[in-house]
Amino acid sequence: MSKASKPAPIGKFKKRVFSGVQPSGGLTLGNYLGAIKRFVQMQDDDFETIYCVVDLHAITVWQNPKILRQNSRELAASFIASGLDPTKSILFNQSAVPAHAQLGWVFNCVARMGWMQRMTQFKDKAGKNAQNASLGLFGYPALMAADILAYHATHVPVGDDQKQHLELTRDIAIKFNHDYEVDFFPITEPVIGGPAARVMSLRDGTKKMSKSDPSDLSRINMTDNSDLIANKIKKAKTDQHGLPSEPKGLEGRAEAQNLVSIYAALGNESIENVLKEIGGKQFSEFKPMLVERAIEVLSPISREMARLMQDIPQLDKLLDDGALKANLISEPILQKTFDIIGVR
Ligand code: AQP
Repeated sequence: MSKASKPAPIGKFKKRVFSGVQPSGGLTLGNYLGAIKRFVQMQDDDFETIYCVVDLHAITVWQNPKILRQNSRELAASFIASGLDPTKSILFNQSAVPAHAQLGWVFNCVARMGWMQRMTQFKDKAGKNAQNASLGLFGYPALMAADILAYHATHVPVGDDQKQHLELTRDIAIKFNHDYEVDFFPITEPVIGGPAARVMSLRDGTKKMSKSDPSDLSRINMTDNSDLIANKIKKAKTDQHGLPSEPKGLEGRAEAQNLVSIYAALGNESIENVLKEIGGKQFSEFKPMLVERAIEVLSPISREMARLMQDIPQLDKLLDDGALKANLISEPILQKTFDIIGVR
C-alpha cells in the first residue's frame, strides 16, 4: 500500500453485499431463482445487505416513463414479497443516490474500450444493430462497477449471466488501485451458483430466460397466476426421452436439464436428489409435479406483491428511507474517491 492510502477508515472492508435488478419489465422466475432468492438468504448470514432497483440501468434501452415508474415499484414490492426485510437490508432506487452516476463517470475513465468491447451482454443486447445502441448500453458495466464499489461491497450475488460484468468490476477496482497507488476499492467476490444459476427459456433451452424475450411463453413471470404457470410448463419444450436417474443423463439435453434444475431450485434440493426421485418418469408425469411446486412457491409471493402495491405511498417511503441510508454509506466513499483522483 502506498502513502496515498494511509489511514483511510473507509478503506477497511467489512462483509457487505450489494446487488441490483433492473426494472425493465416484470420479474421472471430466472431473476427470482438466480438472484432474489439468494438476496434473501444472504440477509440472514453475517453480511450487511444492500439491494437496489437499478432504474438507471433500465434506461440503457428506451423505457416508457410511466411504465418504468410502475415497474420500479413492482420490483421493490417483489423484493419484499420474496422475503427481503427492509429492517435487515437497505432497499432503494439507484437514481435516488447520486454516488452511483458520479462514480460511474469516474469508472468510465478507468475502464478501457477493449474491455467493454469484449462484453457478451452488449453484443447480445445490441445485436446486429450495435451502431444504433445507446452509449449507456455500451458503458453499462462501468455503472454496474460503480453500483457495487460505491458501497465497498465485498460480495455480489448474481445469476451466471453477470459473471463477466463482475470480472470487469474487479478489473476496474484493480486498475483504479494501481493507477492511483491506493488500496481503496475491494476486489469483489461474485456469489454465483446453485442449480438455477442460469434459468433457461422454456421455449429454447440454449437461451437465457429473460424479461425482454418477445415470447411470453418463454418465461414464468412472478405475477403469472396458477393457470398461466400450468399452461407455460405444459407447453415447455422437452425431448422424447424419459428422465434419467443421474445428472450425466441430462448432458446434451438443454430443455430437460433446465426443467429439472428449476424443480430442484424451487424445492431447495440438489439435482442428484431430484433425479433419484423422478428418474425413469416421462415428462407427462414430471411436468405436473413441476407445476405444483412452482405454484406453491410463486403464488404466495404474487399475492403479497399485489397487497403491497395497494399502498404506493408506503412503498415509496420505504424506498426513500432506504436511499437515505444508502447515501450515508456511498457519499463518503465518493468523496474519498474524488480526493484520491484530485477533484473537488
Ligand atoms: N435466466 C436467469 N437465470 C438466473 N439468473 C438470472 N438473472 C436474470 N436472468 C436470469 C439474474 O437476475 C438479476 C437481475 O438481472 P437484471 O434484470 O438486472 O438484468 P438481466 O440479467 O439482463 O435480466 P433479464 O431478465 O435478462 O432482463 P432484460 O431482459 O431486461 O435484459 C441478475 O443477477 C441476473 O444475473
